[in-house]
Order: sequence, then structure tokens, then C-alpha cells
Amino acid sequence: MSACDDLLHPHPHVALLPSAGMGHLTPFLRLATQLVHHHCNVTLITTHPIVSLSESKLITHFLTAFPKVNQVKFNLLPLDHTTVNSTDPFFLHFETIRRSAHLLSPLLASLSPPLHALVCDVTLISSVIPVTESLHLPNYFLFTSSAKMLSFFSYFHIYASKAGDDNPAMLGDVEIPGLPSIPRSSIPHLLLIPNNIFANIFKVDSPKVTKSNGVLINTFEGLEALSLELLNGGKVVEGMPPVFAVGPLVPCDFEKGELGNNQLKWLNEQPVRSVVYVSFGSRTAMSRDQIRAIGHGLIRSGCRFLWVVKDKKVDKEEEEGLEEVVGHELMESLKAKGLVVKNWVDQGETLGHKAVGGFVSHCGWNSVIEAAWHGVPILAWPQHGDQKINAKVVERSGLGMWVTSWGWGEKDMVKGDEFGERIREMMGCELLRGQATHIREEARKALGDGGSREMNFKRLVAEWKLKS
Ligand code: UPG
Repeated sequence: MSACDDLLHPHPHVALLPSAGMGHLTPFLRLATQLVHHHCNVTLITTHPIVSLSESKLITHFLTAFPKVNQVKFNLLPLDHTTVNSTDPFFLHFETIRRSAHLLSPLLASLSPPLHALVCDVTLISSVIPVTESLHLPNYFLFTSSAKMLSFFSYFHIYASKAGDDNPAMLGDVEIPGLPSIPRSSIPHLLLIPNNIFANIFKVDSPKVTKSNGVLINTFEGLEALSLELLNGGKVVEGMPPVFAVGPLVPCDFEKGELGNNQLKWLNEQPVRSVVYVSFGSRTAMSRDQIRAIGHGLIRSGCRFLWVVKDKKVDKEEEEGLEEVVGHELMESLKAKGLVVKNWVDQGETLGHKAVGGFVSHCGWNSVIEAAWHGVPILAWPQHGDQKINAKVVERSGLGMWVTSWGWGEKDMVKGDEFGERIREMMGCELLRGQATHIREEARKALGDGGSREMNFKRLVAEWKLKS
């Protein structure tokens, strides 16, 4: 655009509406930093109440670092828990926002200067689109998982209709045109249970994807070229809006400050690429038996390790200390080769540390992207949700290995000996290391001049300017 165009079409004003959980908030705030960088005026809509302490802290850090970003508080209506089939605090929060969505209308209409677009979370689309339609406001959504998962999500209503809506037991493997088949065993298992909240959101939202003006997604060509091509070519579903690969959305400075001195000091003392980092994201709580099997497995692996233990889904509910959860005797043995913590760590900084040479991950998509960004090989251990579909992306791209016989972490137990053996295998695999380094280069390319992320942000901003 020329200087004259810039005068005619001033900086776009974009509102962002994340849903719940660090896995959703983090990519939204990283997206916000990029929009600021591309001279957009940004309004961040924060929903209240907020589920976890880490979310509250991250929002505060972000707003302190970006004082020009306008924060609008969106107070949610109370949810009648007798009307929903779930106890998961994050899914309940998705539903609370969805049922409060009509209250967004006056809030969005009152913003000044007027908005050019709203980018909402993928978990909110069918309740937010009617609001933006009534305001004649372009609606985009941020898909916080992989392009493979977006293909599955967009295609889901077609797939489900084949079995009859109320009979998920009849569903087989998923055959999305052009993509390798997704085995039934990789489908998020909640989708196979009728009438739970997650399945209901999926069912209602999947056909609404085509009603959106565009999808922003945290991935890049070098990682998921085929899925992106098929999505944008309208091969997955007809009428698919443009999919903008704005990834990798990588850790930003405002997120720093949580890497304890103790942890940094310990990492600094370890040899290059000798440490395996073990963490399962922000919302995976493990059974005591599995936690202890992991501990034994880490000792068995013979490797150095940094292990983040989580006992509860929501951080506010963590009550017991590390020693109580892991067991006193095991904790003593673990100290010989590793560091075990039970608090929030700065994962971006950890994965970027030269001592870290491997990552045991549940394959939450942000973790995958962060590992790709730093070229750290992954041993995939999906726990729930989209994570098996993401694990396949990790395996196919060469970024990591996946032991499919481990099943779903949330349901199936993995023995310590087996866990330790596979860690040893990953840490010793030169091939994986080389492939992960290649993906890292691809990720860096996407951010460079003419790279896919930069091109897509420019396209988006130009599109929004024309809507003024
Ligand atoms: N993180 C930290 N420190 C911790 C724990 C987590 O910095 O101690 C960060 C991590 O770096 C990442 C985010 O928190 O940026 C966690 O996101 P992710 O790796 O995607 O895992 P989840 O928290 O499990 O994310 C949820 C879903 C996951 C999905 C993701 C995006 O569980 O399956 O892919 O949301 O939709």
C-alpha cells in the first residue's frame, strides 16, 4: 500500500476474544504482539471470572508490556451447572462465554474507533458469529491447534452425519479428502461420548467454519504444507474461508520472568543437549501411580532431566507439596540426575536453553510449536483431545517420535521401564536431532522477509484496511 492509501485507510482496529486456558490465551497474546507490530490498534477482551492464576498473571504481564492495548472486561453470566454435562473447568468456561455471547453486541458496538474485525477463539464461533453478523463486523477465528486438526474440525460434521448424529459408536476412521486417514483411535475420545459438552461444541461449531471471514492458525508451511494447501484449496470442505498461517507464534518477552533462579542455575550447569525436559502443558493432571512411574522411568533412562509435575487441572487447586505427590524416597533418588518442580516454568526459555536436548510432551499444540521453534526433538505422549492428531504431525514431519501403543495418557498407564527406554532412544537419536534442526530452520524462514508468517500478516492487515 502507498502512503496515500495509508491516509485513506488508517491502522485497523481489531478486537481479540480468547476463551479459557493458557493453551488458548498464550497464542492470542502472541498474536496481539504481532498485530501491534503490524501497526494495528488492538482491543483485548478479557472474560471474567478467569479460570486459572497463570491466565490472570499472563494478562497482567501483557498489558503492562503493551500499555497501548485497550483492555475491555467482559463479565460473564453465571452458568447453570445442571444444564451441562461436564466437570472440566475449562470446558465449562467455554460454555459460559458462549451463553454470554449476546452481551458482546453493545460492547463491540461501543468501541472507538469502530472495529475492522473481531478475532475470536475457535471454541466460540457459533455463538459469536450471529453477534458479528448483526453488527456487520467481519469475523475471524484463531485456531489454536494444528492445520491437521483444523481439517478434522471443519470436516467433522460431514463425518459425524455419516453415522447418524446420536450414534458416535458407529464412527470409523476419518477419511478427509487428500489427507492420510485419521484412525478412529486418534479421535479426541470425548467426541465418541454422546452429549458431553466438548462433543456438543464440536458438533454445532464445525458447520459454522464456512460462515467466518477467515481463519488464523498457529502453524507454518514448513511443518504442515499439505494440510494448509488442502484447506486453502477448498478440498477439505467446500466454501472454506482463507486460512492464514500466522505461525510460528513464538514466546515473547512479556512472558519471561517465571524461570526460577534455581532452575536456570541448574540448567546452566548441565552439558549441552544432555537434559530431557518433561512437561504436559497447563491443564493435564496425572494420577499418583503414573507420576511415580514417570519418576522411576526417568531414573531408568540414565539421562539428566527437568520434570514439571502437575497434580491438578487448575493451578489454583494445587494443594499438596512436591514431596507428597512424588513420594519422599523417590524424590531423594531423583535428585541425583535431575530437577523436579511443581510450579509454572518458563517453557519458552527452557526449550531454548542449550542444555535441553529432548522434550517429552503431550503435544499440546503450543508446546509442539515451541519445540519446533527451538529445534528440540519430541517424544510424543498424547493425553487427551487434539493431541494424537498433533502427535501424528510431529511424527510425520520428523520433529519427533510417537509410541502409539501408549494410547491416551489420560486413560492408559505407561510403565516406568518402558518410559525410560524410550527416553533413552529419543535422546540418542542423531536422525531425530537433524530433522528437528531442519524444522527449526523452516520455522525461522517463516518469520524472515518474504516468509509465510510475514506475508500472511501483511495480507490480513491489507484486507482489514480495505474493510474500513
Ligand atoms: N507452559 C509454560 N510453563 C508451564 C506449563 C506450560 O510456559 O509450566 C506454557 C507452554 O509453553 C505453552 C502453554 O503453556 O505455551 C501450554 O499450551 P499447550 O502446550 O498447547 O498445552 P495445553 O495447556 O494442554 O493446551 C490446551 C490443550 C491442547 C491444545 C492447546 C491449544 O490441552 O491439547 O493443543 O490447548 O488448543
